[in-house]
Amino acid sequence: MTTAIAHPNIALIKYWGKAPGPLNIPASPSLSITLDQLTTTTSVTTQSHDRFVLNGMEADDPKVAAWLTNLRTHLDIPGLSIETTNNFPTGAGLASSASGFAALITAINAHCKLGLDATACSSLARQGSGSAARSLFGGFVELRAPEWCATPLFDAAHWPLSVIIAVTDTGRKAISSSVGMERSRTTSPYYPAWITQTGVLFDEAREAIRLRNFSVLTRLSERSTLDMHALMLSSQPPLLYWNGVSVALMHRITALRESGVPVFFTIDAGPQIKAVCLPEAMDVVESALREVDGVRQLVRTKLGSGARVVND
Ligand code: 2P0
Repeated sequence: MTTAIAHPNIALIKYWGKAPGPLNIPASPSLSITLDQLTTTTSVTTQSHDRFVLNGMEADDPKVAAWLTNLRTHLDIPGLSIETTNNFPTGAGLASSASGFAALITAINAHCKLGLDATACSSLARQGSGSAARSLFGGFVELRAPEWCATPLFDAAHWPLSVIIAVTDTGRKAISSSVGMERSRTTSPYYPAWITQTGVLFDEAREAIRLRNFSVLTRLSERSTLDMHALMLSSQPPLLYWNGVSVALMHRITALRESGVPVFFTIDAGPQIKAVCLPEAMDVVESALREVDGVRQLVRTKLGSGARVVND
């Protein structure tokens, strides 16, 4: 049995939309931070036919099945029993598919002695889930043309940001990211503008991170989040991933910042709010978010490392 762990990542510059073709190539670059506290643990063993167990329950995951079928067209992978566990809500906008595919390719690579490096694993993880490419690496990570495998930009020590995740709903999201992205690409009149604009934000955000300029990163990252959600809202039928508590939290974080606290929000395809702050602001941010009615859970995390094998 081989066990690997990986952490979810949160994009500060978002990916939403795919290029045409079968390889799950994003239509625009993205830039993320890998988290420490949230973990997917995946164990694989060889057996005659595939079996997939998610959080202790036998599951039928068509995305994983299709991904394995594709891998086997060019890699020697036997039947596998896969057991995977998340220490956080699955499919609720907390990037469980990112850590899931990153942990899975890392475990398969070691178990089947494929000899792939992290870059090759990142490409294969991307074919399962675009954001998973980024979870192969720790710290600040980019995913961009032309290779579309992720590259580590800076490690966590470069700028030890902190994140507080406010969970507002632990249910699975109604519309998957893949379906939502395709809907936005095919129906939103703003899609071409989104693709152009996100490339500009990406270049500026790389520089802001290099310079550790928190106020510039705040502006760029909140803009990427709100541009993406504007695109989602302008899709037909509209994609509204927020609930009322998400909106209340955005107002609270904005008010905190206006009072001088270094914090900004970022939101993915779900109702959870992630508050990114400088480490010294963590306690004051956590207390403020705890006061917002409807927050179900707060998770504090620092930046973490990439996917790795923990036993072999
Ligand atoms: C991101 N998200 O950059 C964006 C922001 C959610 C919002 O990538 O279709 O599970 O499997 O490639 O990676 C979530 O979508 O989508 C995602 P697929 P994925 O993190």
